[in-house]
Amino acid sequence: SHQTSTGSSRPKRVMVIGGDGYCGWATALHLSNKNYEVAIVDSLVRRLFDHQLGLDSLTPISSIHNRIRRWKSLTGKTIQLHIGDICDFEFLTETFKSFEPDAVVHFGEQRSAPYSMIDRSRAVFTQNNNVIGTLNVLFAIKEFREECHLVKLGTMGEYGTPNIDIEEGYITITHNGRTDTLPYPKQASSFYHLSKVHDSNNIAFTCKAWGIRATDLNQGVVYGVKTDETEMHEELCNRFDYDGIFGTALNRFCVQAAVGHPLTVYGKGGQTRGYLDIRDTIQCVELAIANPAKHGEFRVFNQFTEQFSVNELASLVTKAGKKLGINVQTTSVPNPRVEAEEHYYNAKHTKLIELGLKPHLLSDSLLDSLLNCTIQFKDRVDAKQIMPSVSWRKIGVKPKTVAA
Ligand code: NAD
Ligand code: USQ
Repeated sequence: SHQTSTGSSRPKRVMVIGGDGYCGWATALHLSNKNYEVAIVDSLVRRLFDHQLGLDSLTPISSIHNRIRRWKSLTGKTIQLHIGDICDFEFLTETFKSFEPDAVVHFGEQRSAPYSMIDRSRAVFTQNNNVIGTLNVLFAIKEFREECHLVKLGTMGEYGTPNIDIEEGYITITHNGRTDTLPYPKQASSFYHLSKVHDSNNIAFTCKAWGIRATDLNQGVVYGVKTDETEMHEELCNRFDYDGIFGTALNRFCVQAAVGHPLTVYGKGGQTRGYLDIRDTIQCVELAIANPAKHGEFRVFNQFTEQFSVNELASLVTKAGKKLGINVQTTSVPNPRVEAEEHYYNAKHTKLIELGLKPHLLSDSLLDSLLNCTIQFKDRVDAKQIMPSVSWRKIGVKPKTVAA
């Protein structure tokens, strides 16, 4: 039912920045499958981080060139490829002028909180890469493509864990008898999460000042690996991070269960976050593109489907392991982060549902299939990469070689 044409018969053109990454690759294939005209823009810096830190995806992944060639041979559909850094404005200008996007989906940031807390240079890189990259995208839209809708990946972590309900972007406050609807307070807890706050402020300002149309998708933690399109061929397989720097909670726990490593609950384990299946990431992005923000509108959606604490995730994986005959243990790891470990958490997430999101909730069958997938690749697991190696308290100015 999604309208993929812009009024004329020309298909909608979507630039996917970060289209070689975990969320971006699945999204680029899905949009291409749905007959959007897709261009991937990526600097491949994520693959460089793996080389520099001695990490690797659990699943074997093909080069971006082979991925796109395979997609073309299977479906006849072309995905354009622009390799470059969006912090390089000349490069971004060329891609904008040649592709003329109707929408830009911006996944192209350094997205690991632990990476941003390794040392000063990684903290500076993260904020420079993310904030300047996004600023460049805003300037490119203003200069070359005013109609273009920016769909920007933000994070639920922008809000932190306040002791009141979290709203979707804005909160109405009455103060000394006057009432206003204001941006929801931000309390991010890593240099990475803070980069998203800075992005949100820059985007909100340019919506007001220049009439940019933007949707900030405050996404929760993503889990899962398979989507309809990446399932079509092994060369289309998505990346799956499990290491202590890039791996995220539920994905890590499944790998840990598969190799017989105790589940690494940090601190008390009461840390509660919003989570979603990667199949819902692509659905949400498609819904945002199909229903664009208005000119001058800074629209904010909370993009997750369910809330879990770390302890709840550990017990779900323990139960799923038992069904497969695996005895899963849990260990309490001294928390390498500075965060609340027992707290109130109740975040609204209704706007995407109102647009038509049909959530894939975390079910026994998904956990079974995710566990089976991690078991399939368990010989590729480097057990040394599982324990966390980055401390929020110990970050310093001295360059750190994590592998040392
Ligand atoms: P990822 O690291 O797998 O992918 C990001 C991609 O962007 C990589 O391919 C990388 O090479 C590219 N990139 C980074 N900086 C770039 C630059 N300056 N120019 C061009 N390309 C650049 O990350 P992901 O897990 O797919 O996350 C995508 C987005 O979604 C990020 O913005 C992240 O903050 C957000 N997000 C992710 C999750 C999650 O659980 N994975 C949750 C919430 C939000
Ligand atoms: N945690 C554990 N054990 C682990 C890994 C994590 O207890 O082995 C805990 C963390 O301390 C934290 C929670 O689980 O309290 C989530 O950690 P995470 O690493 O899964 O997620 P996070 O660092 O928040 O980052 C991820 C993505 C990031 C995205 C964010 C969404 O890497 O790009 O922005 O999820 S959110 O959490 O909603 O901010």
